[in-house]
Amino acid sequence: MTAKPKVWVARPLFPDVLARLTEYFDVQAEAVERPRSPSELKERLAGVDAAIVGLTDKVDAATLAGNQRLRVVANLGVGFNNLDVDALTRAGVLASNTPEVLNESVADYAWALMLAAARRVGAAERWLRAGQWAGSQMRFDDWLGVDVHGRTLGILGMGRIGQAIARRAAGFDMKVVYHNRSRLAEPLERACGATLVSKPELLRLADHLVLVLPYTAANRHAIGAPELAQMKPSAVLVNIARGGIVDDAALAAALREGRLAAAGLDVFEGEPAVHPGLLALDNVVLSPHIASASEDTRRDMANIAADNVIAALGFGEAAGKPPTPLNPAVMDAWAARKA
Ligand code: 8YV
Repeated sequence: MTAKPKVWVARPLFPDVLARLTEYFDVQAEAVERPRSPSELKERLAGVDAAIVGLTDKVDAATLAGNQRLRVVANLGVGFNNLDVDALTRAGVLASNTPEVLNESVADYAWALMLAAARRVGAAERWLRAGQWAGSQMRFDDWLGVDVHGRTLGILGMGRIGQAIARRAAGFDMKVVYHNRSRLAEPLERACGATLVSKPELLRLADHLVLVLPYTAANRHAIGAPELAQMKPSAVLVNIARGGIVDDAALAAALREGRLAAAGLDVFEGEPAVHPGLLALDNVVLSPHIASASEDTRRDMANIAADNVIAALGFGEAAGKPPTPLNPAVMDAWAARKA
């Protein structure tokens, strides 16, 4: 009997998904979540045929150098700025991500952060838990937040997640404006009830601005001090995209100085570290990159990552047809080499 291919799972995962992988593979699954140094990652990848990795695992040419064995890297996320896809392609390694399944859950979460930041849910809960309600002289005009309904929602980056966020705005009777590299097709625009505007207009008009851009070098600090200065002081900023799209130091300064009302942030520059200036503020709602973390969605994401590995390595019903490859041409090269 030939040995089963080896698969390394870099993040603790649902046991039933690991069990599916175990049917075909010798699975080495990490029991705890932690960042790894480039040399440790290189070493872990050297001894396996496939890996399921997370956003903190940065796979590039240096990590792949000299690796003769690795064939598949499946990312647990739709965003894949942790993967150098060109380097993976050059190394003959198939890369995959988890698109689509998380769109609605991430859109829900953008709204959760928007509403929580606008209506000061985090600060109010901290105050209550600290026992400050009883015996306080709470005034009728305390705890005032910013309304969401009837206001203007701005969306920067209008892919599938941006569209799902926009569609929800109809229930809040909001006007929706967006900025994107290209204009949505007219039927999609209509379904979203959204109007394309320039980036300066978006910054000027938005009462609530949600960022849904992919991370690229060009998008680094897409919202920095100059952009924050163009926003309304009463505006709320929500980042569910990627750390680094916002200049967190500039954001902390704007929030501290009352140049922006509030923010809801799920992603941070240099996460899991969070800028101390943000941690010190009450008008920001912070969460640890969990926008996709609903029971169903995280399970779907894990299963898609597993499906990519199983199919790419030639097993299961979809053998040879991984569902969401990022560089499918790699498989043609494999086939050509075999022929
Ligand atoms: C994370 C995400 O993958 O899909 C993405 O791009 O950012 C998230 O779904 C997830 O939170 C794990 O870090």
